[in-house]
Amino acid sequence: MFDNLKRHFSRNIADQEGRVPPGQYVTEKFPVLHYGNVPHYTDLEKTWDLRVWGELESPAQFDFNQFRSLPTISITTDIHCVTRWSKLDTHWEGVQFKEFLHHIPALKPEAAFVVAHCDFGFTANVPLEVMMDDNVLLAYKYDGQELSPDHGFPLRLLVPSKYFWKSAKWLRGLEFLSQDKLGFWERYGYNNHADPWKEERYAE
Ligand SMILES: Nc1nc2c(c(=O)[nH]1)N[C@H]1C(S)=C(S)[C@@H](COP(=O)(O)O)O[C@H]1N2
Ligand SMILES: [Mo]
Repeated sequence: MFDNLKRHFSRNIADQEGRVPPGQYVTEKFPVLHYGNVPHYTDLEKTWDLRVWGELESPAQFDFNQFRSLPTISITTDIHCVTRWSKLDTHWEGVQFKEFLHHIPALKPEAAFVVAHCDFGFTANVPLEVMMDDNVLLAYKYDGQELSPDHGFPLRLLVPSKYFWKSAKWLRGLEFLSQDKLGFWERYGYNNHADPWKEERYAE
């Protein structure tokens, strides 16, 4: 009871401090949202990989153990879904995208956009400049635990500065491009820029 009250008040303070973008409400839950099926893996070491290709010196790939041996960081951040829920102070651990770039072949100077490719063909596009934010992760732990299958196990992208649809679950590849290319929801009429603070929900 006291905990609930405390949370209630701290959320209101958070609102006042301007942490909740326009048109959003704060939830304590962690809703699950996606199109299509949740992949289940039996033998990650044999069946999972993460590939990078496009505007870089050469394509490359990581198997599960190679990827999991990369250095990680932990962050606390707020996330905002276009369906109007926001969740404050979420804890994530994973490989910082900026750091990840040190472990793959050099990007070509033309590289300016990234498309995240996921199991079952889902894609999400993010400008490279946005990917360079300190809080962009290739994330595999949430709240100290491995991601659940619903939330993207064994790897998801985390781009907290954009509506949450850009945070692609079940990430399997990153494509580097010189030109922007719309992803799955972006083609379905969502706003390519997806800034929750500007309420960039839908395409004009
Ligand atoms: N692979 C994949 N990732 C996805 C989606 C999807 O349909 N497929 N949906 C996006 C949308 S619309 C949202 S709001 C978030 C939801 O993440 P959550 O289920 O962990 O809350 O995942 C995003 N990542
Ligand atoms: Mo969403």
